Amino acid sequence: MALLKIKTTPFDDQKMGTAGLRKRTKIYMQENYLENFIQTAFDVRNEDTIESGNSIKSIVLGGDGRSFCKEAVYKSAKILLANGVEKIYMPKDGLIFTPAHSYYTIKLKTDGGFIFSASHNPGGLGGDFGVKVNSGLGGGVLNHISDEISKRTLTIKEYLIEDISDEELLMDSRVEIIDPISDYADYMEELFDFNSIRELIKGGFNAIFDGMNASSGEYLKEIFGNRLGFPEESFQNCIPMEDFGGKHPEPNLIYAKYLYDFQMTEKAVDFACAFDGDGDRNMVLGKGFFINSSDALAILARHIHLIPAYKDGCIGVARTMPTSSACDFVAKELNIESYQTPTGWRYFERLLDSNKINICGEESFGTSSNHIREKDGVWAVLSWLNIIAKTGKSIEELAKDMWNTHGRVFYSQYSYEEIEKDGANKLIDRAFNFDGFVGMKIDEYKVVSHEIFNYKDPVSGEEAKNQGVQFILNDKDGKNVRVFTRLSGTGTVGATLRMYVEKHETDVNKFNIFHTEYLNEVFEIVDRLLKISEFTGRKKADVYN
Ligand code: G16
Repeated sequence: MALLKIKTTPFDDQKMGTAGLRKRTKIYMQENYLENFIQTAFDVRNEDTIESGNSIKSIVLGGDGRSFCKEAVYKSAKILLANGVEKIYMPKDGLIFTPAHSYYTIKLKTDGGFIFSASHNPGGLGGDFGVKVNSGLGGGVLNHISDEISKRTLTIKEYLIEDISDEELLMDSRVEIIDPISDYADYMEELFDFNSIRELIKGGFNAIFDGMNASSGEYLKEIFGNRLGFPEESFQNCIPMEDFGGKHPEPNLIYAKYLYDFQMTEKAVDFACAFDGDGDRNMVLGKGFFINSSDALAILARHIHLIPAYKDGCIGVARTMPTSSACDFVAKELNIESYQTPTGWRYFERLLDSNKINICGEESFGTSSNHIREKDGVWAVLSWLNIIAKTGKSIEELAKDMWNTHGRVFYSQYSYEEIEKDGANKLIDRAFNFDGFVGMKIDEYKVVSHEIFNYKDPVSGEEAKNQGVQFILNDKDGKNVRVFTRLSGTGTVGATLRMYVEKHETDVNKFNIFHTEYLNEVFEIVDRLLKISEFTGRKKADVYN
């Protein structure tokens, strides 16, 4: 078998972001672009593994099925084999959703893997592609590894690849073909009480599962259809497509607005949900009711003891700093710790590994538990269904129970997408460094604190500095408004500015106001505080959740 050493030259734009390296698909398709990145990531991870007395022997490969995914899986397999990897686990069509990737990594005790996905970014040849680099623990690699990978992409000179056809690759004894859908469905059956959900369905409970034409479609049909018994009409957009049928596979109030709108009609079902490109994010909707993922996290933590695999309850919860503080109230109620991490799922991993928490989540429609080391849309939906089946309460009733106990944390995440980098950088630079914020008055609001968020992992000690800026403002009634801002690390064009605001409300008469309406005045104040329109040239955000 010929092993080729291919000379290459570095690309200067392979700096990893929030979750791997995301670029336009056509950039990834350039000669040697993917190859350089895979070789570099392998080298860095392998050297790190050798330092701890081993080397990388087994790898899980697969992705969300977007354009270039299968090609990338096969090409990467050949590179990894040429570099001495002894076992590659991959699906034949290259299609695996992110939660199943993490599951295999842990179950088969592999040394990690690569996920070929740009997650919620649009796909197709005109869209985005991405590679997530995962460790043997089942989630994204730590910062010092991704920083080193980014650095080393600038000096790569050659990569190794086996000169074999795709057919030969599939027959190679070092390659094992996996069947993620049925294995993953089996795992879910171990965690949840499927019988109680079956009873719920028998009682007439109806639902919509929307795969947004991405990787979760077949899992949804298998788990919720074949195994649980939801009828065929419950499934929409469940055929995975390379370009997601033109959809932006980001389940939120903008890109899945059609689902939200449907749930506001008389035809609404009891429960509707949608999933992103690689199946790790989820949005759930009740009949005429939207719930943000910060509240979703808090409610799941509050009731998780009703699910067989978590019968001892929530032992600790974690949220990212931009996520609302709703789960902090629940943590107090349960007398457990609530941790705040930077954006990026990998920050939850050490907390999960060390049993400080078993439930975690974030504002960008991601929730999960210690069953894997990624967020998991199917797990979240099964958790909801299991809790609904056990309590006999709807999403809305569960939410209102929580609000009536703790007050409602009105929250919104809003984003200005693909804005000029220059303006975005100036805005962020001012937000971090201007020292005249505290004491500033805007109408009846007063800034009382301005802080840069630096993080130290309580387990590994690893530090992550400058992860965003937080402002606390006092309004006319003396209530606090929390504002957090940062630049996204998952966009591929220009810059995406993220703003997050929250205000805690205890007046039950206000609980039914739509969150963006409730926060409207605050949005305006924040715009003036951070000079958003001035720096971005935009009057309004592109996405409000
Ligand atoms: C990744 C991270 C999440 C983060 C999201 C958006 O998710 O794992 O923690 O919230 O990106 O990040 P940003 O605000 O930097 O764009 P995914 O689903 O895109 O892999």
